[in-house]
Amino acid sequence: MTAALIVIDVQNGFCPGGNLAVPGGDAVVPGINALMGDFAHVVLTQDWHPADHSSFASNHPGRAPYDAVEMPYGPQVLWPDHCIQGTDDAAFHAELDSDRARAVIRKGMNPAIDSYSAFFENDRATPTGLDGLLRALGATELTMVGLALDFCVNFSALDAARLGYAVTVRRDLTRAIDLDGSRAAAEDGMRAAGITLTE
Ligand code: VGL
Ligand code: ZN
Repeated sequence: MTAALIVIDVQNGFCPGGNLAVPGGDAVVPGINALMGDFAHVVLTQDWHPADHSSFASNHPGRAPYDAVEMPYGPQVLWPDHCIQGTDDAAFHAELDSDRARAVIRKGMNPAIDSYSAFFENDRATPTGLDGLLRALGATELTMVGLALDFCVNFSALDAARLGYAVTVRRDLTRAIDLDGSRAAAEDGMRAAGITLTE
């Protein structure tokens, strides 16, 4: 069994002071660094949007952040502008030990489709390349940590389970946005999909 640690979106934008700050987002960094040495492979993901990204409320006249809209690929929450390519908001948290990562998977680069999952864009079909990388490395067991529990960690874990990986989410090393109960819904959905959620 080869195990990989998938570190989701531990970027300034999702930490206090960031454009889409997750409460306590920075608190996960020391524990994630400490965990890296336990895994054969460490992969980081990075939300990496162009400024004209369709998930930004600013690109939808008359809409506000956190409104829900219907996109050709399904429902989409509109977000504040965040993690724009090359900005400080998109950079990894300065204390994250990013040097230890084998690879960085960037996502959300297509202006027309958001990408919560580390594996597929929100059309659930366009791959990011992560599955091919993990298969080539022989990784079958994935531990997921990072931000945010109810969006990118949730979608990544569900796709990983669907792809046949054994998935554990270290809840203590995640934090949630929690929009209208999205944390509880995500946790229920992950458990129903056979994902192990630690206490
Ligand atoms: C995320 C909302 C928008 C996340 C990314 O990393 O959970 N959430 N973009
Ligand atoms: Zn995003």
